[in-house]
This record gives sequence, structure tokens and C-alpha cells, in this order.
Amino acid sequence: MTTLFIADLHLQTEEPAITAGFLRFLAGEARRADALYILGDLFEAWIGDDDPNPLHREMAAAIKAVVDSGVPCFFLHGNRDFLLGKRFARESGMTLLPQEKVLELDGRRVLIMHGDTLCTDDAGYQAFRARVHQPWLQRLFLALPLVIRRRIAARMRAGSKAANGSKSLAMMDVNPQTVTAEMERHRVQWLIHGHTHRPAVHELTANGQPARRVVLGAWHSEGSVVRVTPDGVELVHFPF
Ligand code: LP5
Ligand code: MN
Repeated sequence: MTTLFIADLHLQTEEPAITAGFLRFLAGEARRADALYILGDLFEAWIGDDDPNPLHREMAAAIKAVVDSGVPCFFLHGNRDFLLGKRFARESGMTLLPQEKVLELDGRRVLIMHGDTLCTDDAGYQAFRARVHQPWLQRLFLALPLVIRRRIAARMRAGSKAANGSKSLAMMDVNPQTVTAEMERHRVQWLIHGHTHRPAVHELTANGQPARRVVLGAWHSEGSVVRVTPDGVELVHFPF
């Protein structure tokens, strides 16, 4: 049994090499897996399922082909594509998951999430997140013409880049107490997430026992995947 996890591909028309790498991954390793979990930020920015961007149609078809080949694909939202909705899920065959989910893999409980909610030292981001996760604001945004939504998203991206320039690296990483608290609340010894773009396998203590936090890498110049098998977990990088 092999379960695959990926995150932070940030797919966009302007980065065709990443798209090509993802398509190769879907046609290759993903087909031999038992399940594929995408832990958010699959897309650079998502402004609604009604965006006619041809890249979205192409990605939906490629993911659907994996699902149709017998490999279930699951998606949980990142901070860039939290508006990805039921329509795209249906088109791609992916199952939408809540923002935190505990999986039972080979008798082991594994917590998965995007990872942004662990960055609790970043008060500015958490306030921003709380605001844009309000259902009424999302409904309002999604009712706007696409051209306006695109402009707002670009403003947000610019604001985010400017804000990040003045934040310390430590502030933009996960808060260790929040990590332990989440793992204890869910009674897990393994946590897999993305978002920070700092791929690593961290050993820690949770629930009074050895625990592990696996951080996926972003797909900038190479692919990043976590494989969970009965033998354990491995974080692997591969060229596009
Ligand atoms: O994304 P990244 O890597 O740059 O940084 C993130 C955090 N930033 C964000 C913001 C996103 O990049 C914006 C995505 C747009 C999605 C589509 C639009 C949907 C709109 C829906 C409306 C209901 O997530 C960043 C973190 C960093 O990760 C590390 O964890 O620090 O957080 C911020 O930068 C938040 C800032 O601290 C404050 C926010 C500035 C945004 C300014 C908004 C102005 C918009 C005006 C529009 C009218
Ligand atoms: Mn992210």
C-alpha cells in the first residue's frame, strides 16, 4: 500500500515546466499509488470554479484520468486555492476534504493539513485568513465579475508579497506549541503538511511519545512528494 502526498505546486499558465512535471507525475508514479492526497496550493490563485482558464480544464482532465484508472484523489484547500469548489471537484473527480483530516494508514493515524493554520506567530496572516474565510464574503466575491475578481486577487498577491518582505523567517514558520497541540488534540504521532516550503522530516515529542512532522516542498524547480508505505515515510524530490 502506497499513499502519496503533494502540495504547493502553485500551477499557473506562466510556469509550464511545473505543469509538465505534474502531468508526468500523474501519468507515472500517481497511477501506481493506492491514493493521492493534494494538500493545498495546487494552483497559484483560485478565483472561482467558473474561471474559464484552459489550464484548469487540462488539470481537471489529467486528475480525472488518474481517478478513472482506479486511484482515488483527495484535495484539501491551501491559502491560495481555498475557493476551489464542488464544481471543479466534480470535474476532476477529486474528493474535497475538510481543512484537517486524520487518515488511518497501515494502522497508523496520520494528520494532514495545508499547514498555514500552524503559523500562529503570524498574526497578520491569521487575521487575513479569518476574514477571507467568512462564507458571506466568499459568496460576495464569487458573485463579482471575473475581471474584478482577478484584479482583487492580484492586489492581494501584491499585498502578501510586500507583507512577507518585512516578516522574519521564524514568524512565517510553524509555531512548535501549535504543532504539538494539534497532534495531541487529534491523538496522532504523524503530521504531514505543506505551505512553509521548507521540506523536512522533523522528529519531536507529542502525546509523550516520539512523533514525526513531515513537511512537503514546493514545486519550484523540482517535484516534491511524500510516500507512506507500511515500511514508513519518505520525502522525495525529483526533476520535472
Ligand atoms: O501566499 P504567500 O506565499 O504570498 O503568503 C502567504 C500569506 N498570504 C496569503 C495571501 C494570498 O497570497 C492571496 C491569495 C489570493 C487568492 C485568491 C483570491 C481569493 C479572494 C477571496 C476573498 C474572499 O495567504 C502570508 C503569509 C505567508 O503565506 C507565510 O505563511 O505570511 O500572509 C500575508 O501576507 C497576510 C498579510 O500579513 C496581510 C494581507 C495583505 C493582503 C492585502 C489585501 C489587499 C487587498 C485589497 C483588495 C480589495
Ligand atoms: Mn500555502
